[in-house]
Amino acid sequence: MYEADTIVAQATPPGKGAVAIVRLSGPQALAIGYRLWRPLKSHTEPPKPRRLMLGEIRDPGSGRPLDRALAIFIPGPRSLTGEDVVELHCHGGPYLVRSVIGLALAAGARIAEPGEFSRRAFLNGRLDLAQAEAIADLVEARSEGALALAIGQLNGALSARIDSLRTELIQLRAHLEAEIDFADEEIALPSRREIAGTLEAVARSAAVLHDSFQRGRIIREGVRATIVGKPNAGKSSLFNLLLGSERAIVTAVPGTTRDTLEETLQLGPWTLSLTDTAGVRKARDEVEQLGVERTRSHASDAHLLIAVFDTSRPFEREDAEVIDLCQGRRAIATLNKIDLTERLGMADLRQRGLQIESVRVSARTADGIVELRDALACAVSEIAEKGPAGEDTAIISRERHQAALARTLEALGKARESVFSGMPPEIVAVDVTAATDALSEITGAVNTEDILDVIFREFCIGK
Ligand SMILES: Nc1nc2c(ncn2[C@@H]2O[C@H](COP(=O)(O)OP(=O)(O)OP(=O)(O)O)[C@@H](O)[C@H]2O)c(=O)[nH]1
Ligand SMILES: [Mg+2]
Repeated sequence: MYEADTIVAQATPPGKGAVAIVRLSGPQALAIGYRLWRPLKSHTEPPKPRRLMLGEIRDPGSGRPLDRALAIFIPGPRSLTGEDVVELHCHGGPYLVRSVIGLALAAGARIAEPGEFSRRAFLNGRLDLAQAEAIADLVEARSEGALALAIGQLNGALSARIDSLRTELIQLRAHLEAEIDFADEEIALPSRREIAGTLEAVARSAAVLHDSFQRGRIIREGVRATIVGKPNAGKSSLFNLLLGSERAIVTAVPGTTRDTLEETLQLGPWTLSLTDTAGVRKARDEVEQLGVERTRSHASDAHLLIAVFDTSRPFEREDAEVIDLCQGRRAIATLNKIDLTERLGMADLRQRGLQIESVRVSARTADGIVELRDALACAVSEIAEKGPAGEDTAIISRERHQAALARTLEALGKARESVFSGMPPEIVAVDVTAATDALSEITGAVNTEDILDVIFREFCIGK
């Protein structure tokens, strides 16, 4: 039923613009498109595929004209979705676009679900899953690095890597199957040691990919930095100053910020995902208690802490809690309010166990903010550049990929153990299959046919 449907949706963002594209996909795309839109008289009918043509959109019921619009017909299977696709390039008025979509619905289309064009592209073999995800990443990309990662993935960098690992495992599985089925015959099969060697090599590559997640996630989502400090230290003031906008509420009342606030900031090629938090102290009520819990959870998840201290006040118990939060973490001590008389200096903080770099600033006068930005940029590029790099290294950037690779590695580990402990090939094959299946989840590939292909091609069985 699903595949018989023809879907319609606006492909361009909502709102006013020069052009809006209404896209139809499915078996009835051409029939529906052609009910609403006709070429101007001078053009040939029916419309030629893959060519933009000028025409007119009319209400097929009343004959009322709605717009002059370009249309293009892309027949399946060599189209975006693998199905027949029609695009109507209308003028970009929200009411007009709604009317055109309304006519398409009346003519038998239904509204597309979110992501349904890409889903159809995947089901029809136009894209694999990793590539479909790359399209979403391309749209979401907020930095040069994120864009490069997404386009690389769309062009198949990750898929090619996964496929080459799968191919090796499928080949191995084919050898194991042959060992099971033709144990008595004279076929040159790889030794146990060779099998273990292949398993190890695949596991090494899979581990490199698995470990690239940290870097990939940073490229895609940015370095996570969390501002922590006692109430009233000036966290929200610094947050606003770094963003260049009055995003967070600032007051002289300690405990102003109650929930976490997240915004992104561009630092050179990197994206910084900056979080303002509720001040750390013994909470006075339930709302604040929840806020402080959120502060702690964000702080533990951050790559970088910006620990804010109020230099105009002597050391307090809450400052000690902030020092505790920084232990063993990448953090920058930010001594704020240097426009006021100093009652707390870095020497005091060091004495109390804070061994991190420090910057002196005033969120009120913006003194020291350039130094703070520089320190942040330095820390961010160090964090972001950790891990495997290189032009042709495929990088994963989604938890889904990492989880699949973790399962692959686990299965490969079991397979290796079985080989070493002299288990029969059937047992080894079970884990090799599990590893292949886990890898296949990343690109959405299926595998039984592939194995048969290799068996027949390599061993020429039955010939
Ligand atoms: N003189 C001076 N005052 C500052 C400076 N930074 C912040 N303040 C003031 O300190 C008070 C608290 O500032 P906030 O930015 O709300 O502090 P906070 O750390 O976010 O506080 P909570 O949200 O309550 O945890 C406000 O009155 C600010 O105007 C500074 O550098 N110098
Ligand atoms: Mg605040």
